[in-house]
Amino acid sequence: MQQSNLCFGQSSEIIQLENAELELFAQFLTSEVADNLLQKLVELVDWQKETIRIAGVERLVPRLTAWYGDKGASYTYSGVVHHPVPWNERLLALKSQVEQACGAEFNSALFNLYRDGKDSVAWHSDDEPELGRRPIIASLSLGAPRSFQLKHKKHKDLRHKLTLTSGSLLVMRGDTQQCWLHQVPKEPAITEPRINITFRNIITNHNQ
Ligand SMILES: O=C(O)CCC(=O)C(=O)O
Repeated sequence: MQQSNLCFGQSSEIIQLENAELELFAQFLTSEVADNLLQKLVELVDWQKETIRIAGVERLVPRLTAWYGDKGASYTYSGVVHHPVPWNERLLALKSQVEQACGAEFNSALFNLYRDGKDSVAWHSDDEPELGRRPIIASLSLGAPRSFQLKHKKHKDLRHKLTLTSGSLLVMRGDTQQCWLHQVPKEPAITEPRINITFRNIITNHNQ
């Protein structure tokens, strides 16, 4: 069941799932703004090719990544500590627009560039300790529409999927990361790029 919200002049819908809080702003940015931003970010971001060790074998991550944030907002995933690239003015303005829509503040963002449909992200949840127990994650999509799939960690029959289109903002709150996994599967027929930016709040003293 879905219900509509109007938030800061942006219309959104709540996606009702057990043990999850999902809000989708389908047209958070106009497609013109989103496409311009995609072009700029493809050129200007210092995209990294990362490797991940699976069963003792080093593999290239099937997408390019970058980690932006406030000083000190370092983030460990796949066993690697990522130190943030400082924000620029355009990204700070975008962050502030996202913060207004979400009613939350973020100090960092993970950028993913899916060069085409052969790039993907496998099942995972954003549940690293530095994000806290019930993180708010705001996920902005630019470019090629891609399928975003969710499955419940315990109730194997609970699944959901949506298409994240250019300019959409998906906000995940509450128990979503504790209870659900998500993925962006490969879609080999897609030839266009997509950028996804997940705004996050790193708790810098989470070990103390
Ligand atoms: O590309 C997306 O929509 C999801 C990205 C993602 O899952 C992540 O950055 O953790």
